[in-house]
Amino acid sequence: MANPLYDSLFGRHAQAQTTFLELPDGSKLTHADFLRTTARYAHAIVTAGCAPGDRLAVQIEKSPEALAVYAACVQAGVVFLPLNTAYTPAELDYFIENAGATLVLCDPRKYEALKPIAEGHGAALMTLDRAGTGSFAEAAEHQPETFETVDRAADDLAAFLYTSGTTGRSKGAMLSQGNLLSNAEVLLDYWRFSSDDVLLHALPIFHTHGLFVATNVMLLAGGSMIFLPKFDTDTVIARLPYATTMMGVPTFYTRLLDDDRFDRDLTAHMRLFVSGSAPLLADTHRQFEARTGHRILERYGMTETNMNTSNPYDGDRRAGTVGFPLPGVEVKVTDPETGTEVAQGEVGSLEVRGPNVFQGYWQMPEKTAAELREDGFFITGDLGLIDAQGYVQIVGRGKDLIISGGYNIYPKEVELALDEQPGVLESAVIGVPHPDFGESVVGVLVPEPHAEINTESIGRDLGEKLARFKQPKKLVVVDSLPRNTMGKVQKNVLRDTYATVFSEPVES
Ligand code: MLC
Ligand code: AMP
Repeated sequence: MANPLYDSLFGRHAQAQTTFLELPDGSKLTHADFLRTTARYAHAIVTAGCAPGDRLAVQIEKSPEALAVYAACVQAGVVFLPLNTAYTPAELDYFIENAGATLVLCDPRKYEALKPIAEGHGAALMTLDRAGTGSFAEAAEHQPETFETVDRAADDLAAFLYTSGTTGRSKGAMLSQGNLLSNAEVLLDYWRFSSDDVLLHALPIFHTHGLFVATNVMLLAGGSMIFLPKFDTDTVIARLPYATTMMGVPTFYTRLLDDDRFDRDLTAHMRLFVSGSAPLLADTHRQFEARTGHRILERYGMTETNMNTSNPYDGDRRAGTVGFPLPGVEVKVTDPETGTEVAQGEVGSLEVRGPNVFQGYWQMPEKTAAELREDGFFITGDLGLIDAQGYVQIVGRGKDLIISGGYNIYPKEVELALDEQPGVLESAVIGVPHPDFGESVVGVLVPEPHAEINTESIGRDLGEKLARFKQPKKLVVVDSLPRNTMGKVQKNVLRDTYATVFSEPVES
């Protein structure tokens, strides 16, 4: 009788009167309170028709209740599928259908738009808002405050996280209880988390970083989180004195460095700053140390694998590197063509193996086979090397991917949406340096013969189809795209041409 993930992260705190979450209004929630809500939610999930192994898709604002839905899914053995709150109904349609969701939870404001979609795919639809009200909350209100935890094994699925693909179709990465728990255990130890820690949590909770790294580690530690709805520089600076640790994407740290209040005094009490999800510029690492005296600890992970490598807690945290393979995780560098290991220090394709590596893509055996080798190594799509001291460095990406403020954008998906626009013959979408987001999206459009392209109306139309963060921050119209002798679009040429569009002063 066991449910390893529930027992380790949640169940053992059932009686704990210690703080789990500190909210922006100053209120606090204990672990015990949180788990009572969790139990009521687990009953409501079962009453709504979910059986163990079924998928529950969630697109709701960050709140303690949103976390309780996650906990309730784990307790009821239901697969948790969190979705970016920026996704449009058109994007959600695909996830709900592909995952075969039994129940969809959404914000009440999205109910009308999602109703026909959920109905069309045979899923129940209920609402839950940031304040913890909605039809799901009502259904849970009078449910018992204890729930008999459903038995699960380490290889049972706990969550699906969708990750976009180079073909433009998202793939559901299947994560087991063992994947999540093993990684949280390793990180707890490696980064020295304890019940004394207070984590400043300003990340979204629909991705690996905010949910499985930050939240799972804090749950395992039995510590508390200052739980902010989003990253806002003023709020983070105001709350930092009450935290011991913080995790963020590089944009968090560059925004803090842009503020003079962020200095040595403000951060003197902090134990640890962790960065990941996108490259932290070596320059940012150095500026951060000069300003605060802290060396950011950079780590490397991904949706399919949770965390793979980390700079050391005690040793040298090297700028421009992502540190060493975590205990139990193997990293090798291979020739992208042959798959054989390259000589030490040479650049190649990064592959990882370990208990953290996912179970495959939901109902996509051929995509799983293409990326997950039979011997258990996962081909990350990142290019890197391992230096003489064993530090892993990421030097590029083998996959056509843009990472903007920690969000992944697959150019193919945006190109497909652009190609459908009136007057557009073809398009190419590229990522170029951006001072705030690290990288940002430029759409390069070629008009059909004698056609005019109206970039404003294209922008409006994309707003209905694609989440805001995927929409090009700049659209340019050109006569033709640069191609090599094979006819392939030379994106590197385009990236060079538009390299400074976001760093140059905007023309008025
Ligand atoms: C918001 N916008 C973005 C954006 N976030 N555009 C591009 N890239 C982004 N990342 C858009 C909004 O739609 C809006 O557009 C404008 O920018 C401002 O929106 P906002 O609501 O004010 O958001 P903002 O504060 O700017 O958000 C930026 C951010 C946020 C960096 C705080 O994006 C964020 O929290 N990112 C973290 C992502 C993350 O957790 N990644 C982990 C993935 S897991 P407009 O035009 O209306 O102004 C993973 C594995 C691993 O990768 O290793 O961890
Ligand atoms: P996702 O699919 O959202 O999980 O994004 C995973 C990708 O983010 C990885 O494959 C890397 O390309 C990138 N990534 C994560 N952490 C880092 C890091 N510290 N440095 C550089 N890239 C990173």
